[in-house]
Amino acid sequence: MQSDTPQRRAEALHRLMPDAWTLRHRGFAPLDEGLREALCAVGNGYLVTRGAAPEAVADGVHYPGTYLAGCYDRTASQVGGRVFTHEDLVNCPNWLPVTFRCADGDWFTGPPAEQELELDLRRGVLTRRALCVDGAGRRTRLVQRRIASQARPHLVALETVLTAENWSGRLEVRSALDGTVTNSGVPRYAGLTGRHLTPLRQGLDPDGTLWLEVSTGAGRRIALAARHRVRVGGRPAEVASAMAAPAEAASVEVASVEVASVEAASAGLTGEGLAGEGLAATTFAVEASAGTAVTVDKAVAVHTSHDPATGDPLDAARQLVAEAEDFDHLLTEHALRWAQLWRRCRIDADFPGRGPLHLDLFHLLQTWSEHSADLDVGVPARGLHGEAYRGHVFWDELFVLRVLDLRFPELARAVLRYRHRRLDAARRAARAEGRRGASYPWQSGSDGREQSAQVHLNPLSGRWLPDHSHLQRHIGSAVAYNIWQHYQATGDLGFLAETGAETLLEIARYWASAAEHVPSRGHWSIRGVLGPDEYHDAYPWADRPGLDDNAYTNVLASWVLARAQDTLDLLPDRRRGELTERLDLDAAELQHWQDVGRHLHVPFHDGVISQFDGYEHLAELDWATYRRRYPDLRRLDRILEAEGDTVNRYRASKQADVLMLWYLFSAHEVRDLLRRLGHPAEHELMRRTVSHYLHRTVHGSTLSSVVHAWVLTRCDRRASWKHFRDALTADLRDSQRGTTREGIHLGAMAGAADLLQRCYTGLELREDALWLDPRLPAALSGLALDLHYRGHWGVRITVDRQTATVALGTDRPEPVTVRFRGTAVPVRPGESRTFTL
Ligand code: IFM
Repeated sequence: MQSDTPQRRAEALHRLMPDAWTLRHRGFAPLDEGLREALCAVGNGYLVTRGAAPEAVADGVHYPGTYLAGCYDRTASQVGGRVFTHEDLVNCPNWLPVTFRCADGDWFTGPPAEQELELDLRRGVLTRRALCVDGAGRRTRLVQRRIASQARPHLVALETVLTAENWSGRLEVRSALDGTVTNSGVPRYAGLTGRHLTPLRQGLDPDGTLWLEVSTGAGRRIALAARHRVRVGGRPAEVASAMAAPAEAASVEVASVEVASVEAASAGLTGEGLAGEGLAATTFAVEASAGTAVTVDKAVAVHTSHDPATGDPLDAARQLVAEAEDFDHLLTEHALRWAQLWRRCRIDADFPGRGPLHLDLFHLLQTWSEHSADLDVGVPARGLHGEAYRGHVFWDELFVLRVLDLRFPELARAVLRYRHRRLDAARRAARAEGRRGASYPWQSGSDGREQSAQVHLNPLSGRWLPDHSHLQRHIGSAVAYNIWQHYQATGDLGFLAETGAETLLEIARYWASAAEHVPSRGHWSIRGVLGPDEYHDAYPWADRPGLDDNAYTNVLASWVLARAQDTLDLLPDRRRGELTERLDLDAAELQHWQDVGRHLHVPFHDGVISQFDGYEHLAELDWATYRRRYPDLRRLDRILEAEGDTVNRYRASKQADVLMLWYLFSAHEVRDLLRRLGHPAEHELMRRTVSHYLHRTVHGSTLSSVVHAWVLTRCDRRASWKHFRDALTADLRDSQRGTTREGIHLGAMAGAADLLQRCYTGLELREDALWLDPRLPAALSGLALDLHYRGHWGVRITVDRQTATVALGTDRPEPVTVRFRGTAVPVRPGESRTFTL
């Protein structure tokens, strides 16, 4: 999508999203294929399948990929003579393959002569309409619809309708389950091990069920079972019967099913005579006649040996697929679930970006759903849509949970439980650092061990460089923040007492033990860390990685230490007693936490908060020259490294760092936090600090736009709106140039929706109240939200330029306290209160 002028942007958006619920791609554009595949992925929280063409194999243009939540495999790779071990989110067997040929023509391998892809966001269906013309000029219309069922998460389905246009004769359709796929979706990782699947067995049952079983290196068995139903001219055709009565327009010969059971990966779906393991295929033949539709309805069940309540995965897959009704039936129940999901996610906003808003929420709901909740998995930063960052979990749930807390609190809890289950791993990591408490890994996968890369490739210089991003210890504070916010949104003391408090206390303990006392300066320091701005990973003059007193890290640590005491105060006496006993936490240690929390160092320079201690010694980049030389500075770190320089020397940031403070907290709260740390923080501090960093930030992460949109609401609503639009359409426009094809940016997608939900309504959840302070940008005339708050399923918030209204359903007896401009007003069940702005 071009982004030159607002007019062009609007036209491009309209082409892609002709209405608020449809994403449409016309024609075939090899360079955009990967992007389209990511945007057109269908999923249900258990798995996601990219929108690749069913006849395609990974060939540099197409990249079929299916990813199962939490299905990681650990392998070793050699880079520059050193061996590194990593976990990858495994590219699981491809269930899509379907192709055809006319008479004795060639198998169709694409691209079609004409094509249109349409993603129906309301119902979660991807439809492909195409015209295929073979070497002999035979024209065949193709319509394919696919879903990943939100009703039955282990079921996916692809319906293919073929209509001969100008020919009649034998039509063969081949369908397969391909377990020979590898992880090869990210060119930068080409030097790393990509093979994770070992074929175990495959076959075709007498009832026509085609099946395949593979195993990951970690021993997880993955089984797929497919059933096919063929209809000619709308009439069911008996597979395996030798000859059916000719239909009106088509004489039907449904062939005996021929099993081309095993073919090598390189042959894809259409190779002849090649044998290998891991690819099960079956071929149907019918007599087609011009104008008569031949339908192949393929349903596939996917199970693994790690699924809850599942014995043998192949048995489970066979059983499930045997029960699978026709595509239309599966679609009906699937669409019903989507309708329910959309009701829970309602954000009514009258602005031209409703399409992208729905697209963003759609991908969130496909990545994280009730079907993920019991799997003990984390929220992968790039969705289940590709292999970027190897499918790892970062701090991005900080942005995702703000939506889940207020829409699907039970799904938010599942994210927090994933962290709690890995508390022991975090404790181990803290001990390995020589500290106490819990140190959460910057990148996490299956078991909570650190998964950050130790080296990364700069494609501009071709050099592999050391990667110090694991020093982003601030992720622990994000986990603590999420626990606290979840409590504020739900009032769920049970959850806080059972799991949340223990995690939060251990994170607080970590900060207290990580801080070093500096008697000469009378404060405490946290050294050797990275802030959210990943560009700076060391002082240019130092020989060790890490920076001291990253302001964001320290203020958050101070906040966590304060919330630890609040959390203890909230707990029922007996539970507080149990926890303090179990954690061996006494009054002296708690006092120490308070001391540290009040004296962590926050550096300042030139009247603004410094990103870290010593920031003022960095040089100013010659921005004008660099902007002239490079139209896109988002990967300034790579540009400078390729020039033999380092971004560490400059006051240049990849993404919001200090400004994160005003993203997570209201101006009032930031003021209190800074005052608690001994800094008189007047109102202008925010304005100055925002201006300082805004001009030195290149937004090399999509998260940056979310944060800037938020922060700028308080001082420049026009600019805020621009950043909001950037965040909202980041993947649609592939704003990070070529990265969306490797996976969506889930944090930005959720964060953009949350800007409408909380930022422009000024909605805050704190001190047991719902605070409102709307700040609508000019482009937005109003907003209406249905929220889940503190056990109330129906809290409706409506905001326009003059008023803000809160209306409460009747499903709970307790009132909700609404705070508006200094007054606290109880809204009772069934009541509606309007506040004049
Ligand atoms: O977590 C982010 C980080 O803040 C910026 N780089 C990408 C990560 C994954 O989205």
